[in-house]
Amino acid sequence: MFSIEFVPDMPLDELVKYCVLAEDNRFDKVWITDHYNNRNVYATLALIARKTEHIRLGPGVTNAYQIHPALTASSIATIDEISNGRAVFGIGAGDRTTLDALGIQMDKPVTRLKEAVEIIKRLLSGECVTFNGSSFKINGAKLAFKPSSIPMYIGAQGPVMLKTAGMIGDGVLINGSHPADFKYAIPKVRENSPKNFDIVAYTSFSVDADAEKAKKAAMPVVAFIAAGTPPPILERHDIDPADVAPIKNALSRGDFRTAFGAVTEQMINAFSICGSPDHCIQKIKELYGMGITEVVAGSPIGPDKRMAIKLIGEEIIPHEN
Ligand code: F42
Repeated sequence: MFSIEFVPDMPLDELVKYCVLAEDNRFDKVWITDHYNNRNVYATLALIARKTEHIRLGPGVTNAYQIHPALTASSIATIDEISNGRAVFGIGAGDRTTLDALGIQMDKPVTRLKEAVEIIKRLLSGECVTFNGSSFKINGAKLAFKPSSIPMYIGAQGPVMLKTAGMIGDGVLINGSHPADFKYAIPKVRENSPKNFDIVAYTSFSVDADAEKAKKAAMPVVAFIAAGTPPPILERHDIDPADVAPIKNALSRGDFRTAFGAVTEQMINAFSICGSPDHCIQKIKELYGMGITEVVAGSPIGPDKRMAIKLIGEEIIPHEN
């Protein structure tokens, strides 16, 4: 399966046009990222639901710190109703930098996520919920309407979160592009997961007929990923932290030209799937061979998003398997 991610950092009329194009090109799902500083994820999903007919859609991913799970349950159930049962749901620990900016401490992310997922599942099933957890206490809450069955995906990278995802979700969204990351993650997820559990590669993606153009478009995204990657994961990809330090420094000064210019070929290879359609097909097939069930093409998608969506639809999706 092949899906797409959009960051609602552009006017929504523009974003919705990309989603309609993705639907026309037979993408399976559209995932919308959730950060307080962008357009609101559920308002965005509502608009996409109104303008599309088949593509499945959901937050990729929301978190259990910014919004109470009961409100999250009612929000995704509303999207499910508007879209005639096309909603999918993604939730993760939350982005530490974003939560810091709001003064929210990321205490016990796994515990909080587990409790939130249980509450959301029970509310979505129509249950009247009483819950006495360490993060949430609920006294007889019930939704006044009932959605269809909504699949739950957990965003995870850490070892405990990966194992937890296998236990509590219907699928896992793993931010990763390189086989080494999935070699690490898949056995952890599989420890507790049912057989039909979805393992999704949520990757920075850039495709163009001109491979150099595709790479150039990926460099800004790769710079941010490399700067935020902890040393043990840099080691996994044989990337010297000393090569990442100038990127971090330049980004913190707002000197994007220097930061993006310091991105190496090795970083591009580790943190994105990027190049010509043939090259992307080869990389995707390798991931499917390892047990991945879905690829999500995330930012930048390509130097020209419209062209990249069409290229994926015409040249990659038909050759996925
Ligand atoms: N974050 C966003 O804010 N918005 C997005 O749109 C978004 C999209 C997205 C898509 C895919 C994806 O995989 C991640 C995405 N994220 C997004 C990031 C996501 O929100 C998380 O930040 C990211 O997945 C990193 O999470 P992680 O799996 O690395 O988990 C972190 C928090 C972690 O520390 N994990 C540890 C681990 O080993 O897994 C937890 C260790 C542990 O067990 N802790 C105990 C507990 O209860 O949490 C407490 C231990 C103690 O006693 O203190």
